[in-house]
Amino acid sequence: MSVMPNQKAFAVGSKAPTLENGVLRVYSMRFCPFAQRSLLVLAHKNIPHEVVNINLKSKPEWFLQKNPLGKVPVLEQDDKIVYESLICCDYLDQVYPQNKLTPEDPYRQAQDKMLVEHFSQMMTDFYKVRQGPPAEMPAGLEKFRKQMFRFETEIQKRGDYFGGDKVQMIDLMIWPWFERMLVMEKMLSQAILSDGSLPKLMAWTTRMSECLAVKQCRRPVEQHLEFFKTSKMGVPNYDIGLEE
Ligand SMILES: N[C@@H](CCC(=O)N[C@@H](CS)C(=O)NCC(=O)O)C(=O)O
Repeated sequence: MSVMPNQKAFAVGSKAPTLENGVLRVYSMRFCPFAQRSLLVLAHKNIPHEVVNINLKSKPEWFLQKNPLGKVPVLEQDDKIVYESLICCDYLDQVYPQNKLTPEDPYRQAQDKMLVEHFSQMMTDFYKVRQGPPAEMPAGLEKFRKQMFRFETEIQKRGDYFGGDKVQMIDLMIWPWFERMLVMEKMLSQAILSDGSLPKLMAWTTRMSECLAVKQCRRPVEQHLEFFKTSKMGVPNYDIGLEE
Protein backbone atom coordinates (compact mmCIF):
# COMPACT_ATOMS: atom_id res chain seq x y z
CA MET A 1 0.00 0.00 0.00
CA SER A 2 2.80 2.41 0.79
CA VAL A 3 5.42 3.12 -1.87
CA MET A 4 9.13 3.81 -1.21
CA PRO A 5 9.01 3.61 2.62
CA ASN A 6 12.57 2.33 2.61
CA GLN A 7 14.09 4.77 0.24
CA LYS A 8 17.27 6.55 1.37
CA ALA A 9 16.88 10.04 2.81
CA PHE A 10 16.97 12.95 0.36
CA ALA A 11 19.58 15.59 1.29
CA VAL A 12 20.51 19.12 0.29
CA GLY A 13 21.31 19.39 -3.40
CA SER A 14 19.00 16.50 -4.35
CA LYS A 15 16.33 16.84 -7.00
CA ALA A 16 12.75 16.77 -5.69
CA PRO A 17 11.04 13.50 -6.63
CA THR A 18 8.08 14.03 -8.97
CA LEU A 19 4.69 13.75 -7.35
CA GLU A 20 2.09 12.09 -9.56
CA ASN A 21 -1.40 13.61 -9.73
CA GLY A 22 -3.70 12.44 -6.94
CA VAL A 23 -0.98 10.53 -5.05
CA LEU A 24 -0.79 11.18 -1.32
CA ARG A 25 2.82 11.59 -0.19
CA VAL A 26 4.23 11.75 3.32
CA TYR A 27 7.65 13.28 3.96
CA SER A 28 9.15 11.32 6.79
CA MET A 29 12.31 10.25 8.57
CA ARG A 30 12.55 6.55 9.35
CA PHE A 31 13.21 7.08 13.06
CA CYS A 32 10.97 10.07 13.76
CA PRO A 33 8.21 9.36 16.30
CA PHE A 34 6.15 12.32 15.02
CA ALA A 35 6.25 11.05 11.43
CA GLN A 36 5.41 7.59 12.77
CA ARG A 37 2.13 9.03 14.10
CA SER A 38 1.06 9.85 10.54
CA LEU A 39 2.28 6.52 9.21
CA LEU A 40 0.27 4.72 11.90
CA VAL A 41 -2.90 6.58 10.91
CA LEU A 42 -2.27 5.84 7.24
CA ALA A 43 -1.74 2.15 8.02
CA HIS A 44 -4.72 1.90 10.37
CA LYS A 45 -7.02 3.47 7.80
CA ASN A 46 -5.41 1.59 4.92
CA ILE A 47 -4.83 4.77 2.93
CA PRO A 48 -2.67 4.37 -0.20
CA HIS A 49 0.36 6.66 0.00
CA GLU A 50 4.03 6.99 -0.79
CA VAL A 51 6.85 7.93 1.56
CA VAL A 52 9.77 10.26 0.88
CA ASN A 53 12.46 10.23 3.57
CA ILE A 54 14.32 13.44 4.42
CA ASN A 55 17.84 13.92 5.77
CA LEU A 56 17.08 16.31 8.63
CA LYS A 57 20.74 17.28 9.13
CA SER A 58 21.02 18.37 5.52
CA LYS A 59 17.54 19.31 4.36
CA PRO A 60 16.83 19.72 0.66
CA GLU A 61 15.87 23.29 -0.31
CA TRP A 62 12.66 21.99 -1.91
CA PHE A 63 11.66 20.38 1.41
CA LEU A 64 12.01 23.69 3.28
CA GLN A 65 9.73 25.28 0.72
CA LYS A 66 7.04 22.74 1.59
CA ASN A 67 7.39 23.15 5.34
CA PRO A 68 9.12 26.36 6.44
CA LEU A 69 9.38 24.83 9.95
CA GLY A 70 11.71 22.24 8.43
CA LYS A 71 10.16 19.30 10.28
CA VAL A 72 8.62 15.98 9.33
CA PRO A 73 5.93 14.77 8.92
CA VAL A 74 4.51 16.68 5.96
CA LEU A 75 1.63 15.50 3.79
CA GLU A 76 1.37 16.50 0.17
CA GLN A 77 -1.28 15.78 -2.41
CA ASP A 78 -1.68 17.82 -5.62
CA ASP A 79 -1.58 21.45 -4.43
CA LYS A 80 -2.30 20.66 -0.77
CA ILE A 81 0.38 20.64 1.96
CA VAL A 82 -0.26 19.79 5.62
CA TYR A 83 2.37 19.67 8.37
CA GLU A 84 2.62 19.15 12.17
CA SER A 85 1.89 15.57 13.19
CA LEU A 86 -1.33 16.13 15.17
CA ILE A 87 -2.76 18.33 12.42
CA CYS A 88 -1.76 15.76 9.75
CA CYS A 89 -3.46 12.95 11.68
CA ASP A 90 -6.70 14.90 12.27
CA TYR A 91 -6.72 15.88 8.61
CA LEU A 92 -6.32 12.27 7.48
CA ASP A 93 -9.10 11.13 9.82
CA GLN A 94 -11.47 13.73 8.39
CA VAL A 95 -10.64 13.21 4.73
CA TYR A 96 -10.64 9.38 4.88
CA PRO A 97 -13.71 8.35 6.90
CA GLN A 98 -12.96 4.60 7.07
CA ASN A 99 -11.90 3.20 10.47
CA LYS A 100 -12.70 6.48 12.18
CA LEU A 101 -10.16 7.26 14.90
CA THR A 102 -11.56 10.41 16.55
CA PRO A 103 -14.36 9.99 19.12
CA GLU A 104 -17.67 11.70 18.35
CA ASP A 105 -18.10 13.22 21.82
CA PRO A 106 -16.44 16.69 21.95
CA TYR A 107 -15.65 16.28 25.66
CA ARG A 108 -13.91 12.98 24.99
CA GLN A 109 -11.98 14.64 22.17
CA ALA A 110 -10.88 17.39 24.58
CA GLN A 111 -9.88 14.82 27.22
CA ASP A 112 -7.79 12.93 24.67
CA LYS A 113 -6.06 16.10 23.52
CA MET A 114 -5.25 17.04 27.12
CA LEU A 115 -3.77 13.58 27.65
CA VAL A 116 -1.58 14.03 24.57
CA GLU A 117 -0.38 17.36 26.05
CA HIS A 118 0.55 15.66 29.34
CA PHE A 119 2.31 12.97 27.38
CA SER A 120 4.31 15.49 25.32
CA GLN A 121 5.47 17.27 28.47
CA MET A 122 6.44 14.00 30.12
CA MET A 123 8.41 12.88 27.05
CA THR A 124 10.28 16.20 26.92
CA ASP A 125 11.34 15.53 30.54
CA PHE A 126 12.25 11.95 29.66
CA TYR A 127 14.51 13.00 26.78
CA LYS A 128 16.26 15.50 29.07
CA VAL A 129 17.03 12.64 31.48
CA ARG A 130 18.23 10.43 28.66
CA GLN A 131 20.51 13.12 27.26
CA GLY A 132 21.69 14.40 30.67
CA PRO A 133 24.51 13.27 33.00
CA PRO A 134 24.26 9.55 33.94
CA ALA A 135 24.39 10.40 37.67
CA GLU A 136 21.05 12.22 37.36
CA MET A 137 19.38 9.32 35.57
CA PRO A 138 17.92 7.45 38.60
CA ALA A 139 16.21 10.57 40.04
CA GLY A 140 14.98 11.56 36.59
CA LEU A 141 13.57 8.12 35.91
CA GLU A 142 11.80 8.10 39.26
CA LYS A 143 10.10 11.40 38.42
CA PHE A 144 9.17 10.01 35.01
CA ARG A 145 7.62 6.89 36.56
CA LYS A 146 5.50 9.04 38.87
CA GLN A 147 4.19 10.99 35.87
CA MET A 148 3.43 7.68 34.16
CA PHE A 149 0.88 6.83 36.86
CA ARG A 150 -1.49 9.33 35.27
CA PHE A 151 -1.59 7.00 32.26
CA GLU A 152 -1.92 3.88 34.38
CA THR A 153 -4.92 5.41 36.19
CA GLU A 154 -6.41 6.65 32.93
CA ILE A 155 -6.28 3.30 31.16
CA GLN A 156 -7.80 1.61 34.21
CA LYS A 157 -10.83 3.86 33.71
CA ARG A 158 -10.98 3.58 29.93
CA GLY A 159 -10.65 -0.13 29.09
CA ASP A 160 -8.27 -2.16 26.94
CA TYR A 161 -7.12 0.91 25.03
CA PHE A 162 -7.02 4.64 25.73
CA GLY A 163 -9.73 4.75 23.08
CA GLY A 164 -11.88 2.34 25.17
CA ASP A 165 -12.58 -1.04 23.60
CA LYS A 166 -10.66 -0.29 20.40
CA VAL A 167 -7.61 1.57 19.15
CA GLN A 168 -8.39 5.25 18.67
CA MET A 169 -6.35 8.33 17.73
CA ILE A 170 -5.07 8.82 21.29
CA ASP A 171 -3.49 5.33 21.28
CA LEU A 172 -1.71 5.95 17.99
CA MET A 173 -0.55 9.45 19.01
CA ILE A 174 1.37 8.21 22.05
CA TRP A 175 2.49 4.79 20.79
CA PRO A 176 5.74 5.79 18.98
CA TRP A 177 7.35 6.80 22.30
CA PHE A 178 6.35 3.54 23.97
CA GLU A 179 8.12 1.67 21.17
CA ARG A 180 11.23 3.68 22.02
CA MET A 181 10.84 3.29 25.80
CA LEU A 182 10.89 -0.47 25.40
CA VAL A 183 14.12 -0.06 23.40
CA MET A 184 15.59 2.23 26.07
CA GLU A 185 14.93 -0.42 28.70
CA LYS A 186 17.15 -2.78 26.73
CA MET A 187 19.79 -0.14 26.20
CA LEU A 188 20.01 0.98 29.82
CA SER A 189 19.33 -2.52 31.21
CA GLN A 190 16.84 -0.73 33.40
CA ALA A 191 13.12 -1.22 33.85
CA ILE A 192 11.33 1.95 32.83
CA LEU A 193 7.88 0.59 32.13
CA SER A 194 8.18 -3.03 33.05
CA ASP A 195 9.09 -2.83 36.75
CA GLY A 196 5.63 -4.17 37.66
CA SER A 197 4.25 -0.87 38.93
CA LEU A 198 2.29 -0.09 35.74
CA PRO A 199 0.49 -3.38 34.97
CA LYS A 200 -2.41 -1.97 32.92
CA LEU A 201 -0.09 0.17 30.85
CA MET A 202 2.19 -2.80 30.23
CA ALA A 203 -0.82 -4.87 29.14
CA TRP A 204 -1.73 -2.04 26.76
CA THR A 205 1.78 -2.03 25.24
CA THR A 206 1.46 -5.78 24.63
CA ARG A 207 -1.97 -5.32 23.03
CA MET A 208 -0.69 -2.44 20.90
CA SER A 209 2.33 -4.51 19.77
CA GLU A 210 -0.12 -6.96 18.27
CA CYS A 211 -2.03 -4.30 16.34
CA LEU A 212 -1.47 -4.57 12.57
CA ALA A 213 -0.75 -0.87 11.98
CA VAL A 214 1.83 -0.91 14.79
CA LYS A 215 3.53 -3.97 13.31
CA GLN A 216 3.62 -2.35 9.87
CA CYS A 217 5.23 0.86 11.13
CA ARG A 218 7.71 -0.56 13.63
CA ARG A 219 11.51 -0.44 13.35
CA PRO A 220 13.64 -3.28 14.69
CA VAL A 221 15.22 -2.72 18.12
CA GLU A 222 18.79 -2.92 16.72
CA GLN A 223 17.99 -0.15 14.24
CA HIS A 224 16.58 2.10 16.97
CA LEU A 225 19.70 1.47 19.07
CA GLU A 226 22.01 2.25 16.16
CA PHE A 227 20.06 5.39 15.33
CA PHE A 228 20.24 6.54 18.94
CA LYS A 229 24.00 5.88 19.01
CA THR A 230 24.71 7.76 15.79
CA SER A 231 22.43 10.66 16.83
CA LYS A 232 24.21 11.01 20.15
CA MET A 233 27.50 11.24 18.24
CA GLY A 234 25.97 14.06 16.17
CA VAL A 235 25.97 12.04 12.94
CA PRO A 236 22.49 10.47 12.77
CA ASN A 237 22.38 7.67 10.23
CA TYR A 238 18.94 8.00 8.63
CA ASP A 239 19.55 5.05 6.30
CA ILE A 240 20.29 2.28 8.82
CA GLY A 241 19.36 -1.10 7.42
CA LEU A 242 19.04 0.06 3.82
CA GLU A 243 21.12 -1.36 0.99
CA GLU A 244 24.32 0.55 0.17
N1 LIG B 1 5.72 19.46 16.48
C1 LIG B 1 6.19 18.69 15.37
C2 LIG B 1 7.50 18.02 15.76
C3 LIG B 1 8.11 17.24 14.60
C4 LIG B 1 9.61 17.04 14.79
O1 LIG B 1 10.23 17.60 15.72
N2 LIG B 1 10.20 16.23 13.92
C5 LIG B 1 11.63 16.12 13.95
C6 LIG B 1 12.12 14.71 13.61
S1 LIG B 1 11.70 13.53 14.85
C7 LIG B 1 12.21 17.04 12.87
O2 LIG B 1 11.69 17.10 11.78
N3 LIG B 1 13.28 17.71 13.21
C8 LIG B 1 13.98 18.57 12.29
C9 LIG B 1 14.24 19.92 12.87
O3 LIG B 1 13.68 20.23 13.93
O4 LIG B 1 15.01 20.65 12.28
C10 LIG B 1 5.15 17.65 14.98
O5 LIG B 1 4.37 17.24 15.84
O6 LIG B 1 5.09 17.27 13.78
